[in-house]
Amino acid sequence: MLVATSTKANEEVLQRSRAPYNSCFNGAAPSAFPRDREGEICGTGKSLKLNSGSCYIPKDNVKKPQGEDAHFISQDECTVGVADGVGGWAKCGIDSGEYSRQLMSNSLISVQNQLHQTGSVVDPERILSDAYSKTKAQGSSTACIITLTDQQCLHAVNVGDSGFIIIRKGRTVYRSPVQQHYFNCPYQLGNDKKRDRPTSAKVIKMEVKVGDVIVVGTDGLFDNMFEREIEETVMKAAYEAAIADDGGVPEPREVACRIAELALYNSFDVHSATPFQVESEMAGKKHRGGKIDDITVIVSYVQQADFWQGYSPHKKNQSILGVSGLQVKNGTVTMNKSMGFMKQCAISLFLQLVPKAKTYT
Ligand SMILES: [Mn+2]
Repeated sequence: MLVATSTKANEEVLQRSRAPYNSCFNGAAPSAFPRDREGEICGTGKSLKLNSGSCYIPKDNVKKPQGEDAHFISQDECTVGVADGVGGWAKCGIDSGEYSRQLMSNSLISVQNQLHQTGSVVDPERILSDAYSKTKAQGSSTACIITLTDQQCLHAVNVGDSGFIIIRKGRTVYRSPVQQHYFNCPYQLGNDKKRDRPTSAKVIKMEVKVGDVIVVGTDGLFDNMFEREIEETVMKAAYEAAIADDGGVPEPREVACRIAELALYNSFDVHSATPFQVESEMAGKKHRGGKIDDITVIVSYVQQADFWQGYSPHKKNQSILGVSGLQVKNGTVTMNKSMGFMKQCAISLFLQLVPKAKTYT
C-alpha cells in the first residue's frame, strides 16, 4: 500500500504550481472529473448528461454594468450557449450587449420550444437560426451553442471567436476553430447587411467520453488564457476539492469562477505573454500582455446520467479521480499496489503535488 499524506507542504506546492507555465502535470494525467466506467464513448446507448455551471465577469463600466457578453445554461436539456456583443457599435451609441442578451434568451426559448415539439431532441443549428430570426436589437454578436445529443455526441454551432475546448485526462483534445474576417474582427451575427448569417456557423460534431470537461467561453477567456493554464486550473480545482473535502468534486460553477478569475488577472497583466499578444504579433501588431474584456466561462462535466443514483456518500467518494482503487479519505490518498497504467499516472501526479509525502509499501 502506498500512502501520500496531505500536509502543509502540499498546500505550498499547490500555491507554487499556480504560476503559469510551471506545469506540474507532465505526462498523462487522470481525468479531473472521472466517473465509474470512465472512457465510455458516445453512441454506446448509455445515457450521458452535461452538468454545467458558469461565471461572468463583465468589465468595469458604470454605463454598461451588464457588459456585452451573454450566456445561458439549460441543465435539463444538456445545452449551453455564449455570445459576445461586438464592442465597435459603442461608437454609434449602440449597446451590442442588448443584441447578445436577446440572442441568448431567444436561444433558451428555442431549446424549450424544440423540446416541447420533439420530446427530447435539441438541434443547435435550429436554435441559432430560430434565435437569430427573433433577435431584432441593433448590434451584432458572436455565438457558440453546444448540446449533448441523444446519441451522446457533442453537437455545436459556432460563429466567430467565442468557442470551447474539451479537456480529457487533463489535456485539451479539441478546440473549436475561430472564424474571423481579419485580425480582431470575428464573424458576427446581426441584422444589417454587412453581418454574418447563421448559415456561416461552423457545425461541430464530436464524440465525448465520461469524465471529459468542456470549457466554453468568450474571447475574454481565450485571449487571456493559454490552453495549458485552463487545463491546470481545472485539474487543480479537482485535486484541491478531493483533498479538502474527503473526495469531493468541485461544482462546475466553482471551476468556471476560478478560470474566469485567472483570465481577469491575466487581462490586467502587462508583462506576461497571452494568446492575444501572440495573435497580435502574428498579425503584425504590437500588443503586450492581456486584453481587458468581458469574461464568460461555462464549465460542463460529461457524466453518466444516473451517476449519483444509488451511490452512498462513501462510494461516491471512492469514485473520485476516475481511478478505481484510489481513495481520498481524511486528506489521505490511498492507492492499491497492483495497479494499471492510469493509476500509476495518478500516483506520479500526486507525488509531484506532495513531494514530501510519506510512502509505505
Ligand atoms: Mn469579448
